Parts: sequence; structure tokens; C-alpha cells
Amino acid sequence: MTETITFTLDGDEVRAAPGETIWEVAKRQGTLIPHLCHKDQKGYRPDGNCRACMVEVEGERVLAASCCRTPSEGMVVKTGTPRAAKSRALVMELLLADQPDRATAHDRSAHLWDMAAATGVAESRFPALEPARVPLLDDSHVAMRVNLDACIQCGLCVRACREVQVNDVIGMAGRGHDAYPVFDMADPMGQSTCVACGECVQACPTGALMPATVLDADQVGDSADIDREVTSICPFCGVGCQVSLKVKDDKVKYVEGINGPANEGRLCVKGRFGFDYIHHPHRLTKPLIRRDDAPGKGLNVDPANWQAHFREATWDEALDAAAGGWTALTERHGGRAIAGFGSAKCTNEEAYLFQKLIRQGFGHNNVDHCTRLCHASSVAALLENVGSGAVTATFNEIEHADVAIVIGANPVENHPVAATYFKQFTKRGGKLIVMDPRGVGLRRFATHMLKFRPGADVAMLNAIMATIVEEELYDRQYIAAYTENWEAERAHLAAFSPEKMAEVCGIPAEELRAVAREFATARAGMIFWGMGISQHIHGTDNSRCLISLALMCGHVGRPGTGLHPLRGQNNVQGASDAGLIPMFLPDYQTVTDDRIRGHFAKIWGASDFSAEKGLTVTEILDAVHAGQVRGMYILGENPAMSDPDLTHAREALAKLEHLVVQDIFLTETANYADVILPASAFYEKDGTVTNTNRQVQIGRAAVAPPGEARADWAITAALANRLGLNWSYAHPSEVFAEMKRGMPSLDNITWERLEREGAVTYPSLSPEDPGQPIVFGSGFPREGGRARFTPAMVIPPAELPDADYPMILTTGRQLEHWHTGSMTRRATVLDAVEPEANCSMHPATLARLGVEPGDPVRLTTRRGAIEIMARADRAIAEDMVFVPFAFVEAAANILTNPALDPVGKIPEFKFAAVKVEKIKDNIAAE
Ligand SMILES: Nc1nc2c(c(=O)[nH]1)N[C@H]1C(S)=C(S)[C@@H](COP(=O)(O)OP(=O)(O)OC[C@H]3O[C@@H](n4cnc5c(=O)[nH]c(N)nc54)[C@H](O)[C@@H]3O)O[C@H]1N2
Ligand SMILES: Nc1nc2c(c(=O)[nH]1)N[C@H]1C(S)=C(S)[C@@H](COP(=O)(O)OP(=O)(O)OC[C@H]3O[C@@H](n4cnc5c(=O)[nH]c(N)nc54)[C@H](O)[C@@H]3O)O[C@H]1N2
Ligand SMILES: [Mo]
Repeated sequence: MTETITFTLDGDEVRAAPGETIWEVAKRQGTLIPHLCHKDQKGYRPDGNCRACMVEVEGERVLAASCCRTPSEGMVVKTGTPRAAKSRALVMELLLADQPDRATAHDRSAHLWDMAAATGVAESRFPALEPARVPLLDDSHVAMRVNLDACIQCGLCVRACREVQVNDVIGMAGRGHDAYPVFDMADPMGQSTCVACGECVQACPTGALMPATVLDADQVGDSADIDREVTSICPFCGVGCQVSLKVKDDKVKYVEGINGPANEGRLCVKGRFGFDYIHHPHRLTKPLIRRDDAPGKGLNVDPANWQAHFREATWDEALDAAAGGWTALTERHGGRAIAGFGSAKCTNEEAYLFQKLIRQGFGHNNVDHCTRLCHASSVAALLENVGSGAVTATFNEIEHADVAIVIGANPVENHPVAATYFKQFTKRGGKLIVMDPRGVGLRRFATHMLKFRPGADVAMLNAIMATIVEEELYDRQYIAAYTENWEAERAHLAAFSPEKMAEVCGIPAEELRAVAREFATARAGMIFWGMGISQHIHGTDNSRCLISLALMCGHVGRPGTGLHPLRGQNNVQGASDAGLIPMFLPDYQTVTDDRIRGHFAKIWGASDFSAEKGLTVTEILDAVHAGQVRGMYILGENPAMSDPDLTHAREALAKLEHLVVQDIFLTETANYADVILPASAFYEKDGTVTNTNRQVQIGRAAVAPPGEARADWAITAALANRLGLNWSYAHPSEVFAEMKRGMPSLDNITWERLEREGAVTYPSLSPEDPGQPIVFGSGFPREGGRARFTPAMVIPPAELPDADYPMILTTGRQLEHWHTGSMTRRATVLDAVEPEANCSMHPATLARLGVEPGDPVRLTTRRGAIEIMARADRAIAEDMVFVPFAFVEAAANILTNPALDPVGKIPEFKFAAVKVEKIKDNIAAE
């Protein structure tokens, strides 16, 4: 029970919640007590070291630090007494004595100066106490500057690094007045293990730590020297961090995290420092049309010298050419000759319009997007067994869990802000079970790290569940009340004892049993998963196992419990919800149902369209090879890099008679286009996006698109009108209003509400309800209200290592790069940190191959070969090689296997047989 405390603050009787400090209550009451070492952001522990926030407590001899003092019943606190004010002013003066002057400060608008003003101090009467005490400038990092002459030893950077982001890089060296922050043992920041999240920079109250973009060559800067501040959503991953964009001269100058429901002020390196791709000179600024004398379609267009292939066109000409090409093909071959790939990087409204254009304009459902390559199998299993494809709980719910499983996901690199919550959970004593064939970054925090054989998920998970059955650790009441098919699952599991499965998955039986006990006996457990689960030919089975595991333990529907596939793209949840899927109309309503199609046809004022489920991403490219699809519309996707078996995919793109690509760059895919339409980047348009937590959030245009580039929704609408569809949207809010007519998930969520509140989680039960972070506490959206156990069999990967291809290829991501690299390789900081195509192998493997770290190797699979630099990484198993897919010069997907999961239709990106060879150094012989 929460008991509030009543006390007197500046003469008023006020109440404090348990744990609430005097500083917090004062702020709530409208009194800002000066503060330096205290940061008003969730995750920051008050420290009370700077003494800038002293207040007087009646009856106490000494002043109290209001940031860390909680009131007691009946206490009388005065914030503005002369004694308190004098003490605070003295603190300020002493601190200012050692600061550079405000005129030449690193940050003329640092928080420190505001606080000095608030205490009535303009300058210090004291001489500098400790001149030149530490190395002053550290500019070894591309993104940040360290100027320790401004450091006041408040320790906020240490708390930012160790307690909020839990990266443990910054510490304090020296003592007392000589204390100063150091990176690792005492490295320059740029050579330390710093991952450049920049949390310390955001926390620093003095300008001792600054974003490099705010400082001039003399290390002088002013963070308030901006024209405007616009709030939006980070355009990278599905965490959906809310950001404040500081804009100067129509360019983003720097970025800060703000208090969104998912990120609570935190950001990662991409969100904070990866924004400037939008200002890159490669941005498309004018519509382009392929020249009649272009030297053939292919991957040979240099973005700096595109003129040999394309010519600039007016929008009218380009839109006519784009739509005219499709119309010509449909007249000859019917609507099915055209297919579309929409985008999970664009907004909900843009995704909705895209699927509407394909369905209404061409009469069929051959429209899909990158979800097919991503969580398609997870969503298939969730829809089948839970009745809904979205997460059952937000990732932030881990705060209330006591055990969590993270399997086949590497959140430290791929969902870094979510990972901060996972790491904090372990610091509070939460038990973390990590399951991954690679020793991913979370292993340092894991209670159990199961480094099992790749592709052996079903064997391992079935063994864990078999233990739970055998040792009767399951939740009988939950199973009886909320599930179906338990007896079949239970019988099925009998064949999977840990002792039998240990050899298959490579984890000892005792460890499997220990993990089973840990998870099943927990009060509240969560399961998080990623591409290591979904990107297999048995991806749906993998997910079925995770669902069954959660259900049998009753770990769904309560605080601290839930199933959470970590969604990837910034708007893949929203794009899927909006119907960018061949089997579903918006809100996962099946296209085969006449009534549902009728409903949408009515909303659209259109005639009926095909009742047949459409083709998926990989099936569409197969249909191009088969001559069935002849024209395409590709929006914000780069299949010439992201599809499996690129040779096959690129041949399909080259074969298309009419390809329209709408992107912000001249991507590898755009190389094959007939018409290229220059679009706006995320920070250049208004719209909503839905993150992995089901939080619908609003993004706002901060800068204008470059040149003649236009907002994606407006381009799609213009194309629709050229196809005769008569759309008339003046603003994305009108599209959102239309979406609501067919999407019950958006009930109680309006554009106006999003503008006001920034974010609403669906489902929202009333116009006041901020939304439900946890769902399915009282049954599931399936017939009978029950979730289902679906037993899964062990199926080996499609392509096993053999004598010719003896190792295992696995692919994925790195912290600094985004998928196909189109954005992040054009972001200054990210490209500087990770400029070169690389793969990773165990040092013993490199030694066996005679390869030194940094040397190039050749990787060959049945589909092709690439040459790439090799790194040593002990986290990789000795028979594996890990390749990120961001680098066109060594494209991982030349190698990957296109074999598909039969249900989710997702390719097996995580497993292929590969041969690794040293590239002989034969330059001397030439
Ligand atoms: N920096 C960065 N962040 C991103 C992205 C990006 O491109 N760059 N992309 C975003 C997108 S769209 C997505 S979908 C997410 C993906 O995020 P993650 O799911 O974390 O992505 P991956 O790195 O592809 O793979 C995750 C893990 O699967 C493991 N794995 C490989 N084989 C197996 C297996 O057989 N079983 C199991 N259990 N695990 C296996 C790998 O070792 C790897 O650690 O990231 C999002 N965030
Ligand atoms: N080997 C291997 N391959 C994989 C995976 C893997 O793990 N391994 N993972 C798969 C997964 S999970 C995914 S999600 C896919 C991702 O595959 P893709 O979606 O093809 O990859 P991205 O690079 O994110 O492509 C996004 C495109 O949108 C453009 N863009 C960005 N913002 C905007 C905008 O506002 N408007 C427009 N019009 N364009 C914009 C970018 O320039 C870029 O070309 O890759 C898949 N491929
Ligand atoms: Mo993804």
C-alpha cells in the first residue's frame, strides 16, 4: 500500500509519495531548486554531492541536500531562506572559480550557467583554485569532446555510463578536488570501450562533455544557439526513442533523448549521432528517369556519377512515367503484372496508403515488406497460438520481472536502449538467461549463458519444457484456465528429455534443467527474442516453443511477464498493422473474408479486389523470374542488398520491365530502376509510427526535404491519382482518420491526442487511457479465449556443413550500421567508427586458416563468394563465421540460403554451409 507523507513546504501543506524527495515534490509544486549533480530523468539516482540544492529543515542544525532527502511526516521545509540561498550561492561561486569564463565556455548555455543565474551568481569572487589540473582536451572520439577544465566532479557522467546505460566505461580517478572522469583505466575516450551512446554528454551540466558538432575549433560552443527544437522519433530501430532535434540553419545540429515511454531520455549511438545521413550530398533531390542510352541495368551506378544512367526530370514527367509504365503493363498483362514492396522505415500513414494503392489500383494482394525477412515466423506463431501478433508486454515491463530469457537476439547492439533496461534489471538482482550460439554482449550480465548449437532451438527449448513437465513445475491453474491442447504438448515433450537433447543442442542436461527450474519457478518471467529465432526454416516452430514455454509457466498477462519479439525497424509493427502484408488487410483482417474486403472497399469507395492471399517478398521475386510479375513499386526498401541469394534477387530486379523506386538515396535497388522518386527522410515529414511496445508515436518534420524531394505519402498519393484512384489527402492526419475506420486497434487514439501526448499504447481503453502495457490477463483473442500449445518437431537447417563447405555462416548486425548501410554508411560518426566490411571468427579458427586478424578472407557458399576482412572474436564458435550485411562491397546476401520457413515464408539467414579461405598474398609474384 502506498502511504503518502504530509509535510510543509514553503508554508504549504504538501504530500509526498513514498521515496519522493524534497526536490521532486518542490518541482511538482512549481519550485525549481537549483541542482547540478542531480538529473531529473528516470534512472538517475540522486547523489547529493554538489550541495547546490540545499534547503532548510526546521529544527535541523545543518542544511539538507533536497535532491536526496525524503521528507518525513510533519517536517517543515523552507527552500528560500537566506541561509539556504547563501549556501547555494557560495557553492556556485566556488565552482565558477574553476570554470572557463562564460564568454569562452565550451557551452555558453550549459545547465551550470542557468543554475548560477538561479542562485543569483554571475561571477566568482574567488581566484581559480586549481589551474590546469588535468589533461584538458580529449578529442580522440569522432562524436564527443572531453574538456575537463569544465568538470565539477558531479559524477553525473559516471552514473550515466554505469547506472543508466550500464556500460561501465567511465569511472572517477583521483581524489577530492583532483577527481576527474576517466574512460576504462585511463584511455583517451576514442580508444576506450566507449560505445558512444552519448548519455554522459547529455548528462554533463557544464560542457565538460559535449557533442563535437556543438563546438568550434577553439572548443567554444553554445548548445542554445539553435533556431528551433522539434520532437520526433528516432528513425532507426523498433525501440522508438523520442528525440529532440536541435535545428540550426535548416540542419540538425545535435540530438537529445527526451522522456518517451520507451526510452525515458536515453539514446544509443545511432539515435544520438547517426542523424546526419539526411544531410548527405548523395541525397536524391530530383526525380530521375533511366536514359534511353543507359548502359544496361545493373549494380554499376556511382551515386556521384549517375548521369550516364539517369536523367533529371520534372515531377510531372516522372510521375507520368512511373504510373504510365504500370498502366501499360496492366493493359497488356492484367493488374497482377505489378507488385509492391512497401516500407517499415516510413510512417503508418505511408504504409497504409501503399497497400491501398496496390490493392485498389491493381486489384490484388501482392504487397509485402521487410517483415517477411524479419519476424514473419514469430508473427505467424503468435497469431496462431495467442491470437495476436504484437507483444503481450512492453520491454520496460522487465522492471517487474524476476527472470527473463533473451534468445536469438543481441539487444546490446540492435536494441541498445532496450538493453539498458535489461542490464539494469540484472543489477537489481533479476535473473537473466541468454541463449545464443554467439557470446553476445549481454553474456556479461547473464545468470546462465547457453551458447548452444545454431539451429538447435527446438531441441533445446523442448528439453527445457520437458523438464518442466517431468518435474511438474508447470502452472496447472493457468493451463486449465487459459490454454488448450496441453495434453498433446505434454505427451509430445516426453520424447525430449534434456539428457537426450544435450547432444543435439550442445548444452549439458543439468544446465537445461537448471534453466527450466529458474524460469518455471519464478514469480514473473518474460521472454524476448529476435532474428536468431525467426530467420530459420523452422522459425515458426522456434516461436511456437517460446509461446508454449511462457504459457505452461503462466508467464503471460501479469506485470513482469510476457512474450516480446523485439521488433526491428522503427515502424515494422505499424507497417504490419497497417496492412502491408499479402495475407492481411489492416489489423490482420484476412483478405479471404468477403465481409472484411467489402468493408475496406466501402471505406475506399472502390470495387472489390482479389480474395486470394498475395505473394510474399521472396515469392514476388520468384514470380518476376517466372514472368508473372513485370513491374514493381519499391518504397524504402533495398532488396538488392537485403534479400537472400542476391544473385537471384538482382537478376529479378534487372528483368523487371518497369521498376519504380522511391528512396532517399540512389540505393543498390535504385540502380535497377526505370524511375526514381526522391523522398523525404523521416525527420522531414509528419506522421505516426508504432514501436515494438505497441506505442503509437508522432514524428514531426524538423527540416525541409532537400531540393525537390517530397514526403512519401504525397508521392504515393500522386501516383494513385495517375492510376485514376481519385485520392484527396491534404495531410497525413486525414489518412490516419481513414485508417481508424478499419482498424479497431486505433480506438481512442486520435491524431490530436498524439499531437498532445506524443504517444499512446494500443489497446487504449478510453480517450484518457495511455494504453495497456500488458495484455491478455484475462484470456486471449482466439475462439474460446484460450491460447494454444502447438508442439514442435526438431528439423535440421536446410543446408548442413559438408566436406566442400565445412563451416557455418551466420549473418546479422553491428551496433553502428543499419541493414544495407544506405543510411549509416552516410552518417559521419557511424561510418568513421565502422568503415570497413568485416566478418568475425574465433581466434583459433583464424590460426587454423593461417589468417591474421585484419587480413582478407574469401567466403564461398553454393550461391556465391565474397572477399572480406576477418576479425578475431572469441564470442564466435570455432566452426562459425559471422557476417554483417551492411557492406555492398562484400554483400553477405550473395552467400545466404533462400530456403524458406513453410509457414512464415522467412528465409534462413542464420544458417548456411560456407567455405572460408585465406586469400594468398601474391602481389609480389605479379
Ligand atoms: N545496429 C542495428 N540495430 C538494428 C538493426 C540494424 O541493422 N543495425 N536492424 C533492426 C532490425 S530490422 C531487426 S529485425 C533487429 C534484429 O535484432 P537481432 O534479432 O538482435 O539481430 P541479429 O544480429 O540478426 O541476430 C540476433 C542473434 O541471433 C543469433 N543467432 C544466430 N543463429 C541462431 C540460432 O540458430 N538460434 C538462436 N537462438 N540464435 C541465433 C546471432 O548470434 C545473433 O546474436 O535489429 C534492429 N536493430
Ligand atoms: N543476411 C541477412 N539479411 C537480412 C537480415 C539478416 O539478419 N541477415 N535481416 C533481414 C531483416 S530482419 C530486415 S528488416 C531486412 C531489412 O531490409 P531493407 O528494409 O531492405 O533494409 P534497409 O537498409 O533498412 O532499407 C531501407 C531503405 O529505406 C530507405 N529509407 C530510409 N528512410 C526512408 C524514408 O523516410 N523514405 C523512403 N522512401 N526511404 C527511406 C533507405 O535509404 C533504405 O534504402 O533485411 C533482411 N535481410
Ligand atoms: Mo528486421
